[in-house]
Amino acid sequence: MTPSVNLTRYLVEKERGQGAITAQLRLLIEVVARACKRISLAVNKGALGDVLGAAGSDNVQGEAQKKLDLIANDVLLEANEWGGHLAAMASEEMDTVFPVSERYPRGEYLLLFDPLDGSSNIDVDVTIGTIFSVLQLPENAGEVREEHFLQAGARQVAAGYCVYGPQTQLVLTVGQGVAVFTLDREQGSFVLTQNNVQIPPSTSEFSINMSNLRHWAPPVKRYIDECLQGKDGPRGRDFNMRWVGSMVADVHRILMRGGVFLYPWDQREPNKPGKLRLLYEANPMSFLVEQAGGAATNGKQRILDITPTSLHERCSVILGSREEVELLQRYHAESA
Ligand code: P6P
Repeated sequence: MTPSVNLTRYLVEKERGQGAITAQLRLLIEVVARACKRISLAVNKGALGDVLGAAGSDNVQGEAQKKLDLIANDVLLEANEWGGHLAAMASEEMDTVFPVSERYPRGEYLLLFDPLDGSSNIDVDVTIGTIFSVLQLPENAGEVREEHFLQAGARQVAAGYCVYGPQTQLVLTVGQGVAVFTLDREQGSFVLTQNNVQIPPSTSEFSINMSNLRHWAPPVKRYIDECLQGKDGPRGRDFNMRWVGSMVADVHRILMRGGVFLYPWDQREPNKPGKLRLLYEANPMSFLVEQAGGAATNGKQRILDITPTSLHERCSVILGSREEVELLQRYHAESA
């Protein structure tokens, strides 16, 4: 029987073979994976542990925090601060950047994360996940400041998520394709279950919150309307719709079977480019999607080319099967 490849062996071979990653980056990814195992255990406790419900506080986005948001955030901070692989961290749940304590050696990487994405699904037992992104600390940075995190997504050296669903799966890229690891709870390790994930270039499945229809810009309304016309309309085929309300779950489905995910700009708050956060939601997901042969745009430009201006800035997100994303880009260009 072929010995199964676990995350550690996968990373050692990436480091040894193609020199794709450094020893520090290998340690970083293993530490994040271990933290995700602990988060998965807390998530799975549900009502049996003191983990459900509101934390009684709001995050920098003004959103009510769930207890598990804060538990997941603390697990990631504690797991990552002593290893000597990081200079600092940033999180959806923290207003400012979190430099590694001077008690520990400072590493060359910056870690950004949404510790628990899809929090509104926690109390109703629907799939949620942890999203992470890795950047390099700029040369001669000196004291780590927010500006060091404001790098275009194309500069990420690694990105991934852990999805807490029927299985717990870690999905990872270090810039050489996308790999999927499934948590073997008996061994306590992530086992490689899919390598070189490829998103089908075409799809008949879109993912959007339809309740916002009246607020969308014309190109998005046009695209969705044509999907809804089905085989009698210009697309010549019927479409299906899925919306979990948890980006990790929707993006994972798209990586596994194709589809197009949209959380576009809408007129409710015209000055806000979108709901999702660029640095620790859109960028890592866009890196993964592109590495799997898909595409990711804000309607006007490639998401990974956007130069951030603030840590928690938001952006419009359209990503997934390449042909659909390119059609939406064309509709935006024609509308402009
Ligand atoms: P809505 C979760 O809060 C999240 O940030 C994403 O995970 C998800 O795709 C989106 O918001 C859901 O937003 O407006 O449909 O509740």
